Amino acid sequence: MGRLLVLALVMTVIGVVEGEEVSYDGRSLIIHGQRKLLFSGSIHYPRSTPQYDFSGRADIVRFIKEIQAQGLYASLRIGPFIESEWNYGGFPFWLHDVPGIVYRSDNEPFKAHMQDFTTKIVNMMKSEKLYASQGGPIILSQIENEYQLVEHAFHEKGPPYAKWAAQMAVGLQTGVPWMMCKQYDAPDPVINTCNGMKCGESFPGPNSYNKPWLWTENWTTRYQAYGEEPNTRSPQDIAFQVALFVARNGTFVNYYMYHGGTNFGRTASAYVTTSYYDEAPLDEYGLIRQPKWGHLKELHAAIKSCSSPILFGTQSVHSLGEKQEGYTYQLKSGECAAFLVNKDDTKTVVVPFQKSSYELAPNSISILPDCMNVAFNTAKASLKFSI
Ligand SMILES: *[C@@H]1O[C@H](CO)[C@@H](O)[C@H](O)[C@H]1NC(C)=O
Ligand SMILES: CC(=O)N[C@H]1CO[C@H](CO)[C@@H](O)[C@@H]1O
Repeated sequence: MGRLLVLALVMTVIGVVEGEEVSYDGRSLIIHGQRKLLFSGSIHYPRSTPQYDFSGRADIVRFIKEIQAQGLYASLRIGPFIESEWNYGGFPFWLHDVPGIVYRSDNEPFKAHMQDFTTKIVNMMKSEKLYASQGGPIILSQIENEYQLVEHAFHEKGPPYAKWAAQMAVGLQTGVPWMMCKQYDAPDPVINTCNGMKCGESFPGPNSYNKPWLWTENWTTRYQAYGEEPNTRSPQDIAFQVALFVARNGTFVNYYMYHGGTNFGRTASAYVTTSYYDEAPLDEYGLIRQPKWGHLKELHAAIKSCSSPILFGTQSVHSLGEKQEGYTYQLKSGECAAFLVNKDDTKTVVVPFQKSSYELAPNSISILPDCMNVAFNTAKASLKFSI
């Protein structure tokens, strides 16, 4: 199908209305009464990309509404640079032809495009009442992504850009908090959050006492590139880090990925395989991968049964040995939850805690929702899941 042909058809319709038409004689087509010499080029529009495409798999409004219908919350990580092993980090390729543009920097053309896109997404969400402030499921949003990793490359153009991004986002008035992952100096009121495999150990915490400890990306495995072996991360290791993060004040953990899916079409970035995070708790096809899925489900249940002390209690940290420590959260009523941590990966140890003693497997955390009985140990993946 030719685009010029389409235009001609459109013009014919207009022409009829205005009493003009496309006709011909023995010499040429005649448009608006004039003979025309035309050149035409074919374009199959489904083979090219429209500038904004929210159709089909990209229908974000439909997806967020489905999240709400399932009784879940959403954390909307807008980017617009998302990395995510997506081709060009999610940017459209035409962006690099904008005169004078420098991505992710204090650069006017880039900032204008970033603001346009972010505003568009926010307005789409607002007009469908999808923010929690409007009764919708979105409780958090993210601007930029792991910017601190590259910030130094932009020299003096980096810090003002990060600051601008935060202010621009906050200015969009969504009624829910914004966060920046891996951006230790995220300006108030934006929350700096942790990404990584070991946020239980590596996260220094939020940059202000009135910000919560949030873990925006917990890498359940690692994406695969062609020629590499699949990366596996054991459920015991994931559970250990999640339990440690919660023991150390964490109150939000997002698994990256929980379900990776497929890189359709040309969306995969260089060398990344078409199956994305197939080793996640839900595999490429959305099927449950055991024992990972089941072990995390039991971990979540154990942590949830500690909710009141974690959310309202006072935290204290006790040394239980050279590589062992206990974290407790205690309410004024006496209600108490404990996490007993053994960081020694070589041996099982017996540690005293309160009026009892506990056996801790190597590299494990025991969760005691009443500070007495062990409800879960991160190193013990239940046999029924392994089968
Ligand atoms: C948890 O938060 C409290 C209050 O902000 C702080 O005193 C404590 O040091 C934090 N715990 C850890 C392990 O950082
Ligand atoms: C190791 C790993 O999986 N890192 C991922 C962290 O999350 C970003 C997306 O925001 C991915 O691009 C990284 O590859």
